[in-house]
Amino acid sequence: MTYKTPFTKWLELESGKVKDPVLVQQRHLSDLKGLFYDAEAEAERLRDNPLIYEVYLAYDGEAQEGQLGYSTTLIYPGKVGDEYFFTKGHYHAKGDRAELYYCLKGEGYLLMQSPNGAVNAQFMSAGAGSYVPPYWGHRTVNTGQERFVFLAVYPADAGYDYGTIAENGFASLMVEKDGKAALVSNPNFSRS
Ligand code: S6P
Ligand code: ZN
Repeated sequence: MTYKTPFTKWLELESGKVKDPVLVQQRHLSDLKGLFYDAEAEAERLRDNPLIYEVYLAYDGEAQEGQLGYSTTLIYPGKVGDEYFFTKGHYHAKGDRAELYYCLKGEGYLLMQSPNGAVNAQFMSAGAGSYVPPYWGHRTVNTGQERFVFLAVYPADAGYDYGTIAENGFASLMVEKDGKAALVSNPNFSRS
């Protein structure tokens, strides 16, 4: 038996970044191609290909059962057409793995959908601790004016299934309507 050495990573609350991250992922609009419902608006914005979000990985170990992964996500403010910037969204490859999101800055929504067709949207601003139960697909959306930052803590072996959402889309969308965030059904959503 080997025992993992305890460690601390510092989260920069203003920027949303992790100091000395293990890995940084940057997602531009081109990495999310086809996910925004308004294809014309997406094609238009692809010309400047904005940076939509970044993920700072803090956990420095293996994807082993029993360990916890953690990372911060910062989503920049902005829209494609009237749809707010969001993360790709995924199910966990090991579907029975849950996850906790803790909001550090800004505001937005955690959108979730279960395999039997239920949808759920949790509002998050600094201090919100939101739970993603096993089997629910999840995506976060920045509906505010500043960066939306949260810490994610998850079983290190949860893994990612991006394919289902890439193929079917997400059931609900957050769009700006009369100057406010509104949850609407995705006209392009198909359920496999
Ligand atoms: C991992 C967790 C988050 C996301 C991150 C980016 O289980 O849910 O760290 O990976 O918010 O979202 P996505 O959908 O691009 O992985
Ligand atoms: Zn996840």
